[in-house]
Amino acid sequence: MRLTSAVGVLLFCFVAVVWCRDVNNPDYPPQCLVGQPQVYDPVQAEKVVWFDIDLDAPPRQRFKQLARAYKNEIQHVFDVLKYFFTIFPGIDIWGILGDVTASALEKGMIMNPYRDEIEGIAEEIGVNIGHLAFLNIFYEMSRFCTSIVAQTEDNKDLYHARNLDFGQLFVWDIPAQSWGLTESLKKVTVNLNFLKGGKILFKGSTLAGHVGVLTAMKPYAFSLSMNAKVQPDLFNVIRWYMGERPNIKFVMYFERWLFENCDDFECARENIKSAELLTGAYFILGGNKPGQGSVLVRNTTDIQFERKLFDGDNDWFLLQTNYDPDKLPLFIDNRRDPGNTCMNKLTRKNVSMAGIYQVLSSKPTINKTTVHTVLIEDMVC
Ligand SMILES: *[C@@H]1O[C@H](CO)[C@@H](O)[C@H](O)[C@H]1NC(C)=O
Ligand SMILES: *[C@@H]1O[C@H](CO)[C@@H](O)[C@H](O)[C@H]1NC(C)=O
Ligand SMILES: CC(=O)N[C@H]1CO[C@H](CO)[C@@H](O)[C@@H]1O
Repeated sequence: MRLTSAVGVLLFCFVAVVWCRDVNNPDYPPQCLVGQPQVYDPVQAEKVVWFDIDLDAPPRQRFKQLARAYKNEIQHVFDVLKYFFTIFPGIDIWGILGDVTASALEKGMIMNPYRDEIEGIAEEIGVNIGHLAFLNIFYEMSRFCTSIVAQTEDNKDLYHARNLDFGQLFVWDIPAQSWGLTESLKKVTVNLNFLKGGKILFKGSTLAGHVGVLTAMKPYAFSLSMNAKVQPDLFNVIRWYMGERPNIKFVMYFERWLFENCDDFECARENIKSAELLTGAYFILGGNKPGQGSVLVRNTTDIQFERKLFDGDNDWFLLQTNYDPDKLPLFIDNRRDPGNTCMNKLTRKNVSMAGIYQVLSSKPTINKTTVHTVLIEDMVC
């Protein structure tokens, strides 16, 4: 009974996400900032805090320092979600989701070490373990983003960048609260160094409270960002909740797994092609050899499509939003065409941190709900 209502809630939420994308944004016409005064300010990037996650430490301990530092901010994300779920008067949806997810965690449906890591965070900051685990699943399915890989003219650098957009769920809300989730997620944006044997194994960015990564790079090896599909594989998530697919991989954990287990572009690419995933996603992968850049389109079981740099119609950059490359984006959410136009205006000659930031800061690529922008420079050897 409880499970059924929770599943119903999930269904509603994701129908709502899709529906919300149809809300008109007349105040957001495309406006490419390339050629205008530079907006890139590296000092802003330094404001995002770095934490070390020691993979040699026991899982329960790994995220404790970060959790302690972000206790109030994580609590605030919970408050925003809890408020959101009061849209059904008289039903304690937030409570139900917590219970149902806690029970899934107890049954071992979230794999280790992630499960122990989540438990360590919950223990540290005294939040409901079910809600914390739900947050980890919620983030899996609701990222709207733009990712770009671009090769410089001298082939010495590959730039990999992404905007993380979030909070579209809230667009119907009264203006004062509309951006509540986006604002609360800005405050939990953190950078992580994952350490092994006392050395940096890879670096990534995530949202405090999540133990997976959203955007990451292994120095001199590869970089990866993931964008969600506009329609998450809800049915698969429900099957997971029902206990049918306990070994399925959560994409944000899978991304972290790739960095822990792969040392180059090809290894990551091969693994992305075949993993069984909880939801389909777009994997934007960059390497350290000239031309190593791909967008891999995945459904839950297979690779559907791969776009490569310098392949067919593709030239020196690939830009991916939240729609299959062979299909049209929702007309109201076309960040692809303005983004491509803006990249072409930048030109290959001018690709740089500042140049790509200019593109990602242009409307409508910078969304009303953009949480953060990540810029990565991969040295090509
Ligand atoms: C490209 O860079 C050159 C030299 O820095 C600059 O003069 C030019 O305006 C740039 N072009 C664009 C489109 O930003
Ligand atoms: C995933 O895509 C592949 C290739 O297009 C297709 O054969 C397969 O049936 C799809 N799987 C699902 C679950 O839709
Ligand atoms: C860069 C930019 O235009 N950001 C805007 C995104 O939307 C929020 C909410 O409307 C604005 O406050 C930001 O200025």
